[in-house]
Amino acid sequence: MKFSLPTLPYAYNALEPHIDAKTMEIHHTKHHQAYIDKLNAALEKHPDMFKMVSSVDELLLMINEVPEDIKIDVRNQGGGHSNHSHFWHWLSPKKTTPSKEFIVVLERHFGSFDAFKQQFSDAATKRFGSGWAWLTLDANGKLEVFNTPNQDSPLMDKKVPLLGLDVWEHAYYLKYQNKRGDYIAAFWNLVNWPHVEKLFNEFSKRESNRSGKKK
Ligand code: MN3
Repeated sequence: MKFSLPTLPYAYNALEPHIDAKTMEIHHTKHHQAYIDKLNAALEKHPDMFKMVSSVDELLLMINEVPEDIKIDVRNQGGGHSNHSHFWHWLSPKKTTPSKEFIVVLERHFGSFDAFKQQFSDAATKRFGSGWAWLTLDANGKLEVFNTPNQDSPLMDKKVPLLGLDVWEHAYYLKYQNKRGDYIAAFWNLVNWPHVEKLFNEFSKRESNRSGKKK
């Protein structure tokens, strides 16, 4: 098995005016593709790793068992492949809103929906240099907001990414240049809330099945 570029769930121009078509096309066909090519090249040194995993996310979850000579590549290129594969689905051409149930979940963790958005935007703004802002879920059902450098994935710390924002300059520079804040503000028009909630519910269901089996 080799990793390959997933197709986008919408057209390159579908996120206009918030993210322009040219940025989306370069981001997907050049940047995302490059992470995949470099990840595949690294894994060729350890073909057994290809056989062990069925997804790049699985590979990141077992980062500590990855051979030392390709660990950095799996972290950076594998992280890049995973993060971008999720990122395309966290964006929606159609404006969506979180459900009442999910707003309650966000309120419980962050005080209010606006406080969550502020915290997430701050995490995206304050990431110095390249990286990502995250909303994640841990094994105890706790939601967290933080940022990571480069392509580091929360999966490497066993946290499930529910929502992520790419704040590498390649994600916004053509349209927004140095104005990362404007890009972050535009992002809130694009968040695919039904997808975020699907990820949250899948995990919660898996956890309750698991605790059910323990009994
Ligand atoms: Mn990117």
